[in-house]
Amino acid sequence: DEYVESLNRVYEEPDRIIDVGYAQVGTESAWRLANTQSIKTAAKDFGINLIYEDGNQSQERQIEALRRFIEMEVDVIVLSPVVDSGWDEVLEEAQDAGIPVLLSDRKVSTQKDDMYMTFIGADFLEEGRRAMRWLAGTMEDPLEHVRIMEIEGTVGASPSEERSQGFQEVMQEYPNCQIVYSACGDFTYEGGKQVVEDYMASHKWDIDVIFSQNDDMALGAAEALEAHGLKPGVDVKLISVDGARSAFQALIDKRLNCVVECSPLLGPQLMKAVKDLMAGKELPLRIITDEKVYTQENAQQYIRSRKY
Ligand code: GZL
Repeated sequence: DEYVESLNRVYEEPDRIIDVGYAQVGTESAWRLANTQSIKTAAKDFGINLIYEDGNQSQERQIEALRRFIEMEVDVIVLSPVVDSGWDEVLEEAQDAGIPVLLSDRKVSTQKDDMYMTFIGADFLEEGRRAMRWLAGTMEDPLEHVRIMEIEGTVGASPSEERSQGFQEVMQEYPNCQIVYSACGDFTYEGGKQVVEDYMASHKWDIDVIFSQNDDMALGAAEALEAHGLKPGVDVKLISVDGARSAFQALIDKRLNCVVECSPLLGPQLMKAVKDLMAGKELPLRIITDEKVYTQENAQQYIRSRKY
């Protein structure tokens, strides 16, 4: 079929430059900017021609980009899906055109399960579990009453859903830990700030811990707390995910308490997968990035080696 034909095309001209169409989520966070940079740099290093489209956090724009890539008959499509549903039709079109799709960073849920060749990204469930495990580690008594605010990322995105799920899976072991308020901050600084402002507009502050699903929203929340005379990291514990340099600095400044790493540096793994695919190699269906947890105790020793 077309897919084998496209592979043969590469076999016939093995040194032909591979064309990759890449539909990125947007520019919403420090993580995203580092992720884009990693992928663009890796494409250059691997001698791959990357056609980059910024989805501006819109699924419609990403689908339009994928259709342009199909028109252009690129060799491979890489998609970082802003949300995990609604992709069946366009992925079917890519498959009918014989163009393999690789998922980067986030995953999709589709009716059929052979719609993409591999998903390279973090284990968001484990990131959520690590956030709650850190909080549990600070509790003198497992029966302690802890009131938690959750600031969620983009509604319907796999990191948002799964970080929440992982956090609550561990939280069940602590009967008096409770998420008393959860709202969407869309993975942006302003979004995180707005969630805290909205809560304060209708409640007297009674939250012990904020679990923010990324650094940008956590830092926005920290600014809102300070605007109301509360010390983030002291009066209210802040747990975040990603591990951007700004979050490390906030750990050192004691404005954050825990940062669960989610690496954006997927570029090299992604471009190697593209090369392997075009060389006819089998790809593992799942490639997981390895990650750590950072706190006020270890931030200082790591901040210099951080690449984003
Ligand atoms: C995670 C990625 C998330 C980051 C956010 O892989 O999809 O999107 O955690 C980013 O910072 O906006």
